[in-house]
Amino acid sequence: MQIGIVGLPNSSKTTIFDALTREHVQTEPFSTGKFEIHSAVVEVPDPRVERLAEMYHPRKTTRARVQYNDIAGLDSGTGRSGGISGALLSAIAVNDALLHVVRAFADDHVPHMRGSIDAARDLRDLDTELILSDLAIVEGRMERMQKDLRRPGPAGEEAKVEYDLLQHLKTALDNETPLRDLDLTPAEEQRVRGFALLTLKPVLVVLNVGDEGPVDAASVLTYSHRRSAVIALRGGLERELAQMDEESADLFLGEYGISEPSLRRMIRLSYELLGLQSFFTVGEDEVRAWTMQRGGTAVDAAGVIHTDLARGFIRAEATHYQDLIAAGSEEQAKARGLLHLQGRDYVVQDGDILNIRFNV
Ligand SMILES: Nc1nc2c(ncn2[C@@H]2O[C@H](COP(=O)(O)OP(=O)(O)OP(=O)(O)O)[C@@H](O)[C@H]2O)c(=O)[nH]1
Ligand SMILES: [Mg+2]
Repeated sequence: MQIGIVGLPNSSKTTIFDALTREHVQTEPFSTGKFEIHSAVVEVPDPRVERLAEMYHPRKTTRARVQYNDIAGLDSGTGRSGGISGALLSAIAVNDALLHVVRAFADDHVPHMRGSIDAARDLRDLDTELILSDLAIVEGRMERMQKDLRRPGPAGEEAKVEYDLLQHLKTALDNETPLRDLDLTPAEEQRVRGFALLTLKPVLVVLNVGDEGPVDAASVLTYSHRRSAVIALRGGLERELAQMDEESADLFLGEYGISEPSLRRMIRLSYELLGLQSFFTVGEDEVRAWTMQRGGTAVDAAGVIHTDLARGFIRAEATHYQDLIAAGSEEQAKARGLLHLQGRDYVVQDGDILNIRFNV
């Protein structure tokens, strides 16, 4: 799972990236011609994993992971001449979701390219760039399809279906509507999957309100799109916090009256925004959080662990995390009938603890 950090130049993307990747495995700055991308993998904070580890004392504890990519500043105007192109477009397109950093802090030492602080304007400007990029792609494709449309028989009909869909997308984009607002069917999404459409991706808007601004996003701006969320945080402080040891961090949090670093909330929010959920496997060897799409079945979950488990799937033994904790132990949960045998079509719930029985 990859999340791309985008935003206007100097909007504090790298600051947010630094804060996010405190627990990073590695950071790789590499230059791709004009711009640089920094990538790091972070663990999704989940107190349930901690609790399960206390219960099982496993040799190894593994949390869910998300990769963040810090992409260089996108200036407005980039999309105007035929779209965001080349390496920059691919760097954004590769992500499953976008984290859009918007500057909402005033600081005379940090110049703003527009000469004033206006978060709503900046958000709109970059959104427009992404919409123009999609528009260029959709129009280009429609143009190239003209010949296919005139073909006789099924090939022509197939082209017509795609063309109508593209027309639908174009109308939305012409009205400055991001594509994630449309009710595309899974089949339609599948059709356009290869097109690097940026506004189809879920987006988490991160308002960096600085040290003094309100940490309440709604008081800064509203953003009412589908598969979108807004969060406000103190970017500079979060970065400092991320670099402290736990003891100093607690003191620091107390001093600023913050109960939980916004960072954790941000990681969780982006995870939820992607339509993901966690299930767990437990034992003396390892307690592990696994990631799957919400709505997935027991056999999907088995496949996340290993293809063999999906292939030879017999059944899943499932206990919900809450039930296990309430019962106090696995034995107690079993005795109270909280361990359920589930078939391959069982819809896995966030927080299920699974033991897959299989035979290959
Ligand atoms: N006052 C204040 N300054 C901040 C805060 N967060 C970031 N900055 C400053 O804003 C400037 C830009 O931050 P960066 O994180 O480098 O911004 P960027 O979006 O990565 O910039 P580019 O990659 O060049 O587009 C730096 O000087 C930061 O120190 C904050 O919360 N408060
Ligand atoms: Mg940067």
